[in-house]
Amino acid sequence: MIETKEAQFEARIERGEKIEAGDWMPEAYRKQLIRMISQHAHSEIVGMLPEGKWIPHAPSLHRKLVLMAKVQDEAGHGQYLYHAAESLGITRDEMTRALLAGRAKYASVFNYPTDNWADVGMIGWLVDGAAIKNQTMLAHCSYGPYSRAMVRICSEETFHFKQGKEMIVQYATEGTDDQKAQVQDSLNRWWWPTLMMFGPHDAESKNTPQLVKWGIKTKTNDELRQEFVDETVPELQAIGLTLPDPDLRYDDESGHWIFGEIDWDEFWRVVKGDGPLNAERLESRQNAYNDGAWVREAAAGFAERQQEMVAV
Ligand code: FAQ
Repeated sequence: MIETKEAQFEARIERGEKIEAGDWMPEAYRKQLIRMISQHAHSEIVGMLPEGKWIPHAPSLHRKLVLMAKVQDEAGHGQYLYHAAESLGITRDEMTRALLAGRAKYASVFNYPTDNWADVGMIGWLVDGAAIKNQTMLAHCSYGPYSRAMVRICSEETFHFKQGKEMIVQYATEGTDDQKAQVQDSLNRWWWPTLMMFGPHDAESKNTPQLVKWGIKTKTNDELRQEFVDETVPELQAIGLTLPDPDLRYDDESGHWIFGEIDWDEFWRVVKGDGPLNAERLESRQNAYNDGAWVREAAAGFAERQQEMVAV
């Protein structure tokens, strides 16, 4: 019996083999990966903006160095991810244009403002913590270039997570009254947008069934969100912080923290472009694209000249 290409592909996924760039793959698999990886790359790049804003205002040289290293890491993550997506046959320019035209998304959480210095620590603890949860899963995904990028990215995100947690624990336990108030205010504003990062409930998640079938996701949005809540709530409470959720309670029977309903209207508004800073974030990326035009032209001219020299 002759197996179809699809059947061979599914069998490879079933056996846990990695699919590599030149391998045959269904068009829908390639498109799903381009969607996810490019959106992930855009998130890393747009994600530099909320924290980058605070680099000139860091309260000490030490904190400034740590923050600069973190923001530079995010740029590197964007580069790895754009490369991984390019291996699927899309160009960097096509991905950037899709972002600027509003056709490609990026993580909703980066459309919220950073209002105080403690937000830098809170983003490290919560946003990087949530990203690590999701990315540790993706490090096992079926597409080789994406899974390998995730291994490197996760180890750097772990540093981001630790620096954020260290800052918040220090301010919450040994800080001045003002620092303690900043930390609580920051948690109040970042808790819900962080939970939204995991995406809609499983029943509303149109992409999950196919992604799970292809071994791209191995856990669902709700499963990852619950793991994050279970790990994070007791740690925040242990340093005297109050979670902004009146429905939050520990359920002895299931061993899980039960939490209140996310404001899904707000989530979809932000995802569709109407969040607090969507317009500002896109304007910033558009300006960077315009400002970089001469670099792209110079690089293209250089490549053309090299080809001419080879031809001679
Ligand atoms: N924001 O069917 P699903 C980071 C969209 S990296 C915006 O459930 P899926 C590092 C979704 O795209 C953070 N849109 O989708 C850092 C889909 O629309 P589409 C980024 C969202 O793919 C830290 C629609 O809703 N990580 O933070 C969001 O199965 C600190 C229906 O949703 C990744 O991108 C959202 N939160 O699950 C940097 C990881 N959620 O595209 C700086 C890779 C959903 O069909 C500082 N991506 N949507 O038009 C994933 O794991 C998945 O794509 C999910 C969404 C989990 C994001």
